[in-house]
Amino acid sequence: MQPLANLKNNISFEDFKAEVLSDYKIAVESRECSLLGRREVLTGKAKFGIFGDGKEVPQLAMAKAFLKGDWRSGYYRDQTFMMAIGELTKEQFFAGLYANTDIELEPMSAGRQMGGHFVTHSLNDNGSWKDLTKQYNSSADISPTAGQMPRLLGLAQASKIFREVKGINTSNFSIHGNEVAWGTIGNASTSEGLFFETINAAGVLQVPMIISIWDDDYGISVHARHQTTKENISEILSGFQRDKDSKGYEILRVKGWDYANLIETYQEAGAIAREEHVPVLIHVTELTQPQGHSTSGSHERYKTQERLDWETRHDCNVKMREWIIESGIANHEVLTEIERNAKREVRQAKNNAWNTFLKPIKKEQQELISLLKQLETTSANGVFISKIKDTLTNIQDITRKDILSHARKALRYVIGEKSAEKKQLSHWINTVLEHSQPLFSSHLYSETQRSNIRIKEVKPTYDDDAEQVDGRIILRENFDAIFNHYPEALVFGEDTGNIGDVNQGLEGLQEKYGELRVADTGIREATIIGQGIGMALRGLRPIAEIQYLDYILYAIQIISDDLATTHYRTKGKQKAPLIIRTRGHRLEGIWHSGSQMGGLLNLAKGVHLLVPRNMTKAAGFYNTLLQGDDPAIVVECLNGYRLKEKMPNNLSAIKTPIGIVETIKEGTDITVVSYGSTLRLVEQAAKDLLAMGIDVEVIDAQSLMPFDLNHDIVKSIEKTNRVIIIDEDVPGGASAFILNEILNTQNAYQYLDSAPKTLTAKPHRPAYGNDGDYFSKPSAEDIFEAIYAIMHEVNPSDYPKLR
Ligand SMILES: Cc1ncc(C[n+]2csc(CCOP(=O)(O)OP(=O)(O)O)c2C)c(N)n1
Ligand SMILES: [Mg+2]
Repeated sequence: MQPLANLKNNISFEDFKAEVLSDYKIAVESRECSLLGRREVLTGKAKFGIFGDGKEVPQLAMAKAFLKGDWRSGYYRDQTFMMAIGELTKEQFFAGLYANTDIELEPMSAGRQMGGHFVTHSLNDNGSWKDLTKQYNSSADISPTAGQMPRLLGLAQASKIFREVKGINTSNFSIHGNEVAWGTIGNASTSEGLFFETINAAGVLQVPMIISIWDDDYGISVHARHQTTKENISEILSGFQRDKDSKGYEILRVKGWDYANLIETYQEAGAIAREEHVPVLIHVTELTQPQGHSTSGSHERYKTQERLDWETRHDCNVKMREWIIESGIANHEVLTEIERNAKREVRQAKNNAWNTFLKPIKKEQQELISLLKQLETTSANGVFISKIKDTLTNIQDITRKDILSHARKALRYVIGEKSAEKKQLSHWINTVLEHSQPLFSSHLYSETQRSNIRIKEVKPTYDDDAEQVDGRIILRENFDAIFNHYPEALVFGEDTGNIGDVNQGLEGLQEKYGELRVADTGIREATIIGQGIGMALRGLRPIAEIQYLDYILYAIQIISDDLATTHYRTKGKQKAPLIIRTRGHRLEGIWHSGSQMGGLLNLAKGVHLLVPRNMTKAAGFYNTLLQGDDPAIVVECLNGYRLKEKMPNNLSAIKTPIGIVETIKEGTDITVVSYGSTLRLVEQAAKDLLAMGIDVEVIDAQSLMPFDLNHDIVKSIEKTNRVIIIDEDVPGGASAFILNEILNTQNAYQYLDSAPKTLTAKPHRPAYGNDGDYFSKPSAEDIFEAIYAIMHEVNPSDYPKLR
């Protein structure tokens, strides 16, 4: 190994020694956490463990090059890095393992994520930003391998935007775009498409992104020969290396146990990315996994003895220790002392974390025991209650589940009794549930004043002689106003820039606002969303465009796993108010007529899903969203861009409310709920039905998630006593969701005189052409007949059978 070049210039040898020993201390403490952590799982105190052992030393080097304002987007091996930047204490490490629900004690997710998933807090309790330039930042990890990559791209791109776009208020977010986004990924996870998509996109965009590949030759049990061509990721990526003629990457290679070289490599990488805004890839090889992949198996099952022996010799902490002694920085005794202290301190931290974790739960245990003590004396079933009390008392490592489960079962024994003690128990259960449920279920959406649903409606107003324009003109004028008003807003996607999107809702805006703010991207939906997530995490207001709703499937994983969970998994400590703009519903054929609302409703809880029936409504949604904190998908009607709409005289001020339905035709006979393009057919059918004496009330859902927060639909059903839901999703899709909301949430069953119905598309993808559409999706005739059939059933003499 090489001697260490000065860690920093003009540092004394004593300071240098102290820094190395302080690093060594972090490395061995981190290792000790991994070792003890595994034991905590095997003894049953924690549920699952995945640790950073064998990857400590490169993370020390990365931490030294990581500056305040920088961002990390990494994965579950990075505990040592988090400890080295001071964002993870030993207590917090164990609090995460035990799933402590107190965000102060378990700042990584308040127990919502398994240990090894790291985060820093970007937000104050009221949802406002902290000064991110003055702190180290880590975006919240997710478990799906390579899922950290798309977001990493956006985190890096934000620096470019902050550096190059004029007029943005960067305070809290950036200092001249000097911030680097640091990614980490395991060698095997580089097999994922998301890795390659991100690598290519970052090379194109030339953003300050440094991706470290922690290479231990394995992905769980699967060796590199099954993962990576030539078993060497940096070699196969070498075509990305920049040279004097073309832009690209700087690619660096270093051994993961070589402390001195690691530090130099990371300093070099940091300087290149920070100053030149060039992406860097660091392939860190010869890493190990001393305890195997996770607590769910042992690596002796799949590694040869030879490999295991090699890993013992090349353990990065062992190698660092050897180097310290060889370099004369410290002797064996000094290091042994550090190791002994580490063992003691980690054990202490573990005990502290366990006791603080158990304290509030034990308090509830005690409360319940004393309630049961009282109950057993007054109840006729005292023996049974006494038994429950005894088992409860004997549980040492108690959980909330144990407590509530015992309490709720005890209550069943006094079901027919009337006593103050029974009342007390029942009240206690309600209180505990009320207090405990939010620990696990809060913060799916913003809970602050900046929640989307708190943004007040502003209706469009019109001049008497308002011009009739194509819908796309309304969008374009509104986007113009948005980019003019919000310097931090930007839009990007396929064909979004130069031609101003395929339907020209952004026509001419690139010329006006520049190529960075109205930007073309490659065809790569997942990383378009990743760009949006990363930039939103850093205070920008990105609008990510997915060209057609059908292609959102390429990005659904990242929307579902990352975007939809950001606020929830950080318990409101990070937000990504990304707006996803897309267009869908009826047009042509299997891949341009998508209306897979049910899929999105199921997979993207945590993201608002908005389905405006026209472009004025859509414009109003964009204006609302830019004032709120929740991410959203806006599905514009593909066949609405050339339809005429009246131009409002207050366009930039209008706001469509979120979670509020609109009654677009009043009627008395039946409530019809629909949304999007289908509404035009419903309106036509309603006219035809009126001519036959059937007066339909038409409600535009317009916001599927959240849905009808004021419960206006049930009020309509109270009047009409009948309901049909009509959409162009498959059977059991969004219509089933809406029906569930109406029946389960709004209790509409009590007002229904006819069976509630749905009318949907066929269960296959829509066929091409006019006839394909007619036979695949509900037509005006289908709608007419479905509604008529309900009325026929009610009153066959007035409405005789049609066919
Ligand atoms: C999309 C996805 N597939 C599978 C898994 C299960 N899984 C978790 S870690 C892992 C192996 C990752 O290996 P590598 O990227 O080399 O990282 P290492 O654990 O070796 O550091 C797998 C298959 C997952 N989390 N996500
Ligand atoms: Mg690996």
